[in-house]
Amino acid sequence: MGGIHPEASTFAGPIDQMFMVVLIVTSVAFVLVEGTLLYFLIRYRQRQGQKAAYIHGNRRVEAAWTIIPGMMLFGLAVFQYNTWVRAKLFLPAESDALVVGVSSNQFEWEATYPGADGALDTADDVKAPINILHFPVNRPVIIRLESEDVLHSFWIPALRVKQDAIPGREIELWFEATLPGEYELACAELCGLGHYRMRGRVTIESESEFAAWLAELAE
Ligand SMILES: [Cu+2]
Repeated sequence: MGGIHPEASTFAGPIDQMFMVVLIVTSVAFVLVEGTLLYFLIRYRQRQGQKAAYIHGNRRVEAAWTIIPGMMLFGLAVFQYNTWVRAKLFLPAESDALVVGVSSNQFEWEATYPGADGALDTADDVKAPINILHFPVNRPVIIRLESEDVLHSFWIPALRVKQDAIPGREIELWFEATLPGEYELACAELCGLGHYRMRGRVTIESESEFAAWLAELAE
């Protein structure tokens, strides 16, 4: 399934599949419900000489329209569970991953990379230029996301990654890119007048290209 965004991470397949299933289920429900509404509007419209009926409700019908959608929602919840757990609950081991700090503010993204010691929050950390992010392909990346002021949302559609940044909290998210290329990072939370400027460029590249980029920054 292609869609408008390339499938550039291990999340892309399962998340697109989940999205499509939810879209189909909700579309069918929408057509059925709105169709019934339209039918009833016409069938029971006001007509000369016809009296309105006084009804107390119908327990069976009410139970049905509560239980059936409830079961459908429960089914969707079960269906998406594995994908949710994989994407959101368990982070890869930090020893296998690249850990990057991303700070957001009105209206910029700023990424901080570990220096030669491989650890973040040490003296040799390397700051990337504003709104520029590079990640290696085929290696898990853990982002430590922070906001310096208001709510922002870290969104890289090609990687199927989206996470709110909340002032006062450090939130970790992860992904593994699978397709080298240049992708867009956007803020998906209306955060002020300059919201539209929070557009970053994400470069997914080979380990050696990534290492060279980082080495050049560290100079
Ligand atoms: Cu923002």
